[in-house]
Amino acid sequence: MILITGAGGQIGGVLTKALQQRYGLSHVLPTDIHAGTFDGNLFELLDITDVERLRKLVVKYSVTEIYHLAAVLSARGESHPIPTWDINMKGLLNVLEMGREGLVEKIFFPSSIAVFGDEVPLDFAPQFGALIPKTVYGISKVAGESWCNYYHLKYGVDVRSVRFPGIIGYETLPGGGTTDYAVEIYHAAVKGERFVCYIAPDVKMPMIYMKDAIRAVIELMEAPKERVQVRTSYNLASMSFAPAEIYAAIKKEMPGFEIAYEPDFRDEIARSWPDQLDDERARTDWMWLPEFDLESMTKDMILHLLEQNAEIR
Ligand code: AKB
Repeated sequence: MILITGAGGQIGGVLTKALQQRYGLSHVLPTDIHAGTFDGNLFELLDITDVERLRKLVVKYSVTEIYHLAAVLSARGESHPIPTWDINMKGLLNVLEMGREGLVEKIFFPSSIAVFGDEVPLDFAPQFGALIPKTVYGISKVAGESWCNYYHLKYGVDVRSVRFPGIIGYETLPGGGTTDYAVEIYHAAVKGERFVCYIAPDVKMPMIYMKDAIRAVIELMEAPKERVQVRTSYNLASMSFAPAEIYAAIKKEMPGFEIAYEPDFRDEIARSWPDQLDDERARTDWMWLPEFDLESMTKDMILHLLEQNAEIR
């Protein structure tokens, strides 16, 4: 059985479906702190800071793999630093303990481009380099990566991780992140609304289409153990753009679309993150290769969001 924490979140919702399709409805257990609706009958409420409840579920369902997605993201984390640290760190350590206790065989931990900050070339962030983040979320991801590496070296836990760029998809909405604008902009465009962007027009960030992000997780988790050589977290790259570029790509499809810029504190966070990442190690170790670029993603996003809106009407 595969257990997913944070299954109600932006990645969780899509990953749950993808894993259900791949391994069968009866082999995937979505969990979340809030009740949710998922295909099949399986779902359990789980506050990831509660290790007893986690252990109970792991034993009850004979869980062999955990995809640990529950976390507080970068923008929201800034207004609640200590709870963010507690949830992000305690949650991960509880999951890693399931590996140390020999209850589960494999763990997935999503890290983030938020690990980068000062003293690293932001135009092309290396796989290995200084990790001096500017957000609580980033600090928790840097520490989390080191904990993953520690549990692997010390206890042999098979924990695997990627540093996600901003993820863009039509299926679910993000919440509390700095890269969320790149999803919200498509929703505004298909509704015919003017979009007010909280990031300045020229601030680039690495991004990835949800379809590629999900495939990356599955490919990494299915890779033979000996190919997974980086046990902190792999840089994962796909596309990279600034708000002015995504706006231009959408306007090509929807010529009437309008944008205005009102940068807020999230613009500062975005400026502390890299423009692009060097993901050579992911490409050589487990053959990572993204498929979507800004143009093909934009066409696919608009197509699906228009379909969804037509279904709602
Ligand atoms: C965020 O913006 O906080 C996340 C991330 C890049 O980890 N999407």
